[in-house]
Amino acid sequence: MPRFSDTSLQNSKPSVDRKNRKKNVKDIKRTNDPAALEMLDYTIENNIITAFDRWSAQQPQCAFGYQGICCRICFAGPCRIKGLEGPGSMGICGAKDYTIVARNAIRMMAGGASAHSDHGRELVEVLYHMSEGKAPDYEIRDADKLKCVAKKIGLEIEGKTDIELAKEVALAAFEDYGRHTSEGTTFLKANLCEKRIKKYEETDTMPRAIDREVVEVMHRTHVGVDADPVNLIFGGVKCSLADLTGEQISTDISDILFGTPKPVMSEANLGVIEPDKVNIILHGHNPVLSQMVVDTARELEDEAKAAGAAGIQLSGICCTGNEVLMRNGVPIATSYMAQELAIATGAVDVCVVDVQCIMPGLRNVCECFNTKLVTTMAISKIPGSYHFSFEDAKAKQSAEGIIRLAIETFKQRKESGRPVQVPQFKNKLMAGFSFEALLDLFAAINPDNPIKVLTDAIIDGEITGVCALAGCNNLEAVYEKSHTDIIKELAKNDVFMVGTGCVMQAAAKQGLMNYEAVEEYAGPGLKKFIDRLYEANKDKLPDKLPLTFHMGSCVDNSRIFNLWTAMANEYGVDVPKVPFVATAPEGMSEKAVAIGTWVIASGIPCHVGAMPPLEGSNLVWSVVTCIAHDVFGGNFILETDPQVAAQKLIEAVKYRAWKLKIHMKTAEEYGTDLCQAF
Ligand code: NFS
Ligand code: SF4
Repeated sequence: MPRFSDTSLQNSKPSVDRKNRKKNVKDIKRTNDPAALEMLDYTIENNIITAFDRWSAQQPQCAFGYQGICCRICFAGPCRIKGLEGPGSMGICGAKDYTIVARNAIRMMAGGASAHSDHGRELVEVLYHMSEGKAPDYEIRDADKLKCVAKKIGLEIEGKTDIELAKEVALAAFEDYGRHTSEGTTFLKANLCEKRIKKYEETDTMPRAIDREVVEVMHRTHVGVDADPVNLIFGGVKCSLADLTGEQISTDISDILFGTPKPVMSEANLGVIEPDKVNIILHGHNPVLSQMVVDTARELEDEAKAAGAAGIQLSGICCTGNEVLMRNGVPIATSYMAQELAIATGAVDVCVVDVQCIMPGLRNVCECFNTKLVTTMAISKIPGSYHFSFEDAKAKQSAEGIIRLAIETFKQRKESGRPVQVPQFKNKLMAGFSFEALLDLFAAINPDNPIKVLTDAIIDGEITGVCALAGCNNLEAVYEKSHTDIIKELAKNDVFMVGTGCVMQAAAKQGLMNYEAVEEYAGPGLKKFIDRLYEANKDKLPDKLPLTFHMGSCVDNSRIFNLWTAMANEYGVDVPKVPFVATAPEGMSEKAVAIGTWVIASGIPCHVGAMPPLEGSNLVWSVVTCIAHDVFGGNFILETDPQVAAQKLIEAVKYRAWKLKIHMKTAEEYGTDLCQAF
């Protein structure tokens, strides 16, 4: 009986306490990625400063901040919690540890919700402008998805042209940002199962409008407003569900404008950079410009050749990289933490960035190599870089300008004869698994009810359950080692893995996103399941299926949310009963905090492998690791050791599968309805 198989895996404490988390601060080669290791030798030798050096220089990091008990909300502070009793146990205003930790945490959620949702807003604007004829370079590439989204959010689709429908979808999305009534955001409610809607209404966590929930968090955390940690955290949950609304909008509208991803082959790691070509790196998050660069690069290939290049090589970093990989097979150069190392190859001509996860440190590395750093968004500029202002009315023109700058820089690079250092590591990958693409794979086995292929595989014990891999890089862990360790361990235990963001770039770079990895790491059940899917879909797939299924950028966590909702509906239970877990082995950003929070509010246990700043309050700690489970059915598993984390995830998913199976069997045996109260 898995429930009590190992109780040590079920307590809420991390296996190593704070004071014993030792790191060798002198060894800056904190990674298991062979390409990054080679580049680190090179940057150390050539005195090129990167995040790895700066991480070391920042040690030891402030213990107050690390635990979340530093408050800078007003400038009577900064205040720190210095002890358990007396005046020093509170800020000047009397705020206790739990208030400060909770306020800081939910401000992070508001930051994350803003980033995802503003990204979504850009897409809504493009869709709206396109429908008005004011963004001529854009079109509807997936009219089926447009209709599907329109129907889902309750629009009448009969008798309307695609353009009319696009405008209505855009207006409905705009409304989710600024609605003044309180019935809940449309794009969220349309995708939730009934029981979750009820749960959010009962707990007053249903977001009313995205902008409003962000503003409310900023208000309630202002000096002298909300001091109740539980109330604060519920406010944070509401804001994180606003974040999910923004992510759903981003995914849906990206698919409508640029196409819904389908399985595609590509490659990943620094070896994809080709010194004889014009190299352009697409970095950031928003596909509105990067997709335009991809389309335009094909047209300007001859210009590049005329300049003496073998062609134009695009590659991606972070989630812009994921967007163009998923839809166009553009290879991945690297993930967040190694972005400067990609530039240090000296072979990149232009690095074009939009918003989010762009290290300001890139600029210094670019200067060492005459790489042009190009910013494109009005809210995201970096001193010393080139700025090509992006406007959707002239998107193609901007893309052409950027590519021509790259061609010019390529010529200078060749004339200078400067040597380059490109590590010869890359791995084959298969990506492109949108929710629709996954259903399509399942439909080859069960056309009437595709999702049943997955839910049955769990009930039959072929696979243990599903794990979502998500999140960033964080040098608090060894770069990419937590990702790869956890993936291998889950694979061995027959866990089916889907994922997004920088984890999936780690998987791709390190050869864990192809069939060879299935042969090497998958347990017998998982291998059988993946083989079975492949056999049924052989004719339409470019290759055998991978070990880990890449579902896209971080906003595409909405696709994962759609997956577990479909599973819950199929089982006829609420989400907390679905054998599904999630992990962010190297979480770092505010966006990751927002995602993690709506994951647990959905009813899914979520592991985080780099410690978030919560340890300063036992009360807040117990709310997010235990009480959240009682209220929402999901909880954080905060664990810095990847091996222990993998065991905790396996334990959690097995426990859920075991419970579900028993109740399903009972219902079948006695001809009763499936119990809802377990
Ligand atoms: Ni997600 Fe994607 Fe990467 Fe983290 Fe940054 S790129 S949006 S935030 S670091 S996974
Ligand atoms: Fe200090 Fe209170 Fe101001 Fe925070 S809000 S800095 S705890 S006085």
